[in-house]
Amino acid sequence: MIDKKMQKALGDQINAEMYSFYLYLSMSAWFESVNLHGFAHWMKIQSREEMAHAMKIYDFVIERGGRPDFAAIEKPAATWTTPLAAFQAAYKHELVITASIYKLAELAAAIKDHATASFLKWFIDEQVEEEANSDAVVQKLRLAGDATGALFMIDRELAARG
Ligand code: OFO
Repeated sequence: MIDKKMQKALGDQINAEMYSFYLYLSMSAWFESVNLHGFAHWMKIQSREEMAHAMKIYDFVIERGGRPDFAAIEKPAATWTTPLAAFQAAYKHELVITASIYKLAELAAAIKDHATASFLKWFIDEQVEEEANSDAVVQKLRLAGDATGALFMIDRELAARG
């Protein structure tokens, strides 16, 4: 049986991952609206990954005999000034998610919940990739600057995300 405090914290993380899903889907819709379909595709794939993260935690809580408490999912922003601003927001959001995963790991260690500590290792590793992926696009967009041709090249590249 999972500790109640841990269950509550994991429930909050399910909510945070659902918000990530919502945020990236909102970014995807915005990219579609400005005809950057490769960027939109990348964000849509990312949003699916976030839903998978939420479900991974949900399944873990259930497997441990718990029952997550669902809270309202915050409304995400709907527009960004530039593709760079959107990806900077995504990168900043990933830093927040990393911090919340670390807090979960600290709680698991503090209450000696070894099963949750072991489960969270996957998320700790995943966050390294999550941060790197959005930051890589931020760096490309910075290099592209105001060059429309470079922007379309990045769009084509992001369209290939599987
Ligand atoms: Fe679930 O890692 Fe991004 O938010």
